[in-house]
Amino acid sequence: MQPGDLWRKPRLCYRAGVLDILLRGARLPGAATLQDLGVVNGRLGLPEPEARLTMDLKGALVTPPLVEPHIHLDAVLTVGQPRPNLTGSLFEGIAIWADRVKSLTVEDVKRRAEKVLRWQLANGVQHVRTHVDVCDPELRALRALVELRQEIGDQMDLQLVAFPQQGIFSFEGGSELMRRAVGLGADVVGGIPHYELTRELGIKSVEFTFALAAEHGLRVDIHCDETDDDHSRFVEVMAAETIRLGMAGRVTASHTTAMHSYNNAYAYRLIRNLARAGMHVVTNPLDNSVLQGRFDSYPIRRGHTRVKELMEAGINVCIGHDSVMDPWYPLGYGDPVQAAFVLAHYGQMSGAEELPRLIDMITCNPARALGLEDYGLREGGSANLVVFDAASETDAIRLVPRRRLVLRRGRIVARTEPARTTVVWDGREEAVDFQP
Ligand code: 17E
Ligand code: FE2
Repeated sequence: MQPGDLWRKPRLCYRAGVLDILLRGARLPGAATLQDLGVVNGRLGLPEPEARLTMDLKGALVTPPLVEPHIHLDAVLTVGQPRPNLTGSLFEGIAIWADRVKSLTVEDVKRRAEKVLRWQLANGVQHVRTHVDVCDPELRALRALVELRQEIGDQMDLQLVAFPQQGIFSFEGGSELMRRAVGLGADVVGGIPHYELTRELGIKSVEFTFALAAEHGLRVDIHCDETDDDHSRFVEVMAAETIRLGMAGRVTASHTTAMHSYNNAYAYRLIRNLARAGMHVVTNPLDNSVLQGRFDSYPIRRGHTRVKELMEAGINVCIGHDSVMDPWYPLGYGDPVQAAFVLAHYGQMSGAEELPRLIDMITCNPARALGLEDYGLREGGSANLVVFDAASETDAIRLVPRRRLVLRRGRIVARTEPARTTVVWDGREEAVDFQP
């Protein structure tokens, strides 16, 4: 499923008649020439001469909706509460969050999460998978997000992961909370094996997560090996469970930063097993560029998963945002393109063929990991799309521009007035468009 596939060959019109919207001069991902797109009854059809609204995109990049495969909406906008993260480490972040959880209310979580969902929609994101901490005996965060999922209706799609931030077997009652979370309506089962008290409990936690997911027909998405410790090797257990239970395509390993520190012989074997298992991987360049390597003296490791090697082995790799202004990461406004921009640098993906792939990693790749149906720019498919204020995928990464237009089921759900910048040069004011 490539974003532009079905537009390359013109076919019969999906439905004759007056279009609701005609977008002229769109540049679809990977396409050499510009195309016109028609929208009728909330669906994409081929262009007709007549439309209620015609917009000339003048070669602007048009993609399917951005897909956010990994965020923690329960924690967004809590940076500094109840105290700032002074070491910048993952572990201090987890301790601060445990204190903040004590004062959570359903209203507090809903208000913050909804605010960031609006930011995400403005950035073109229409599908979100959020991890939700389920270690609170009252499950306030999960109850809040279950309510919010219901309230936002069809405006955006929200998947909830039952995420045990403090571990499943590291405190009394953890496994029971996971079961209750599934009963309350979690869509996906999570885990955090590298945070369990022992290696044995880590393995047991992965097995528990898979068993719970298999029992209820749910997907799996585990925070796995998010550490610089090269002895943290739980992704291999995930691969083994995926193969044993026949769950190919339904399992995601998130973070997997320890892979950076594995020896090459071990990484080689592991990556082949992940490919064999049909697992997805989510890398989170924003958080992990600041969280990892905090215990190193120089040289400081990047502490990042092996994106290029995973992709070369045919594994579906996606980019997640992870945090927006929380105990782990104080920056961000929910824009996946910012995360892609950071990965271009931090993952050394600046090659001419690598840059466009970063757009796949925030669109069609996570759409696969989330199991989305009716995704992509297809004739007859839902008219869900994003217009960038940029002419190509590379320019979308270079400029991290605002999204000019976001359509959902053929309706305009976000737009940005084009910015106009001028400089005064030799005493004369002139426009600057940052184009060579
Ligand atoms: N929790 C965790 O374990 N790791 C993270 N990167 C975040 C929350 C953001
Ligand atoms: Fe995370």
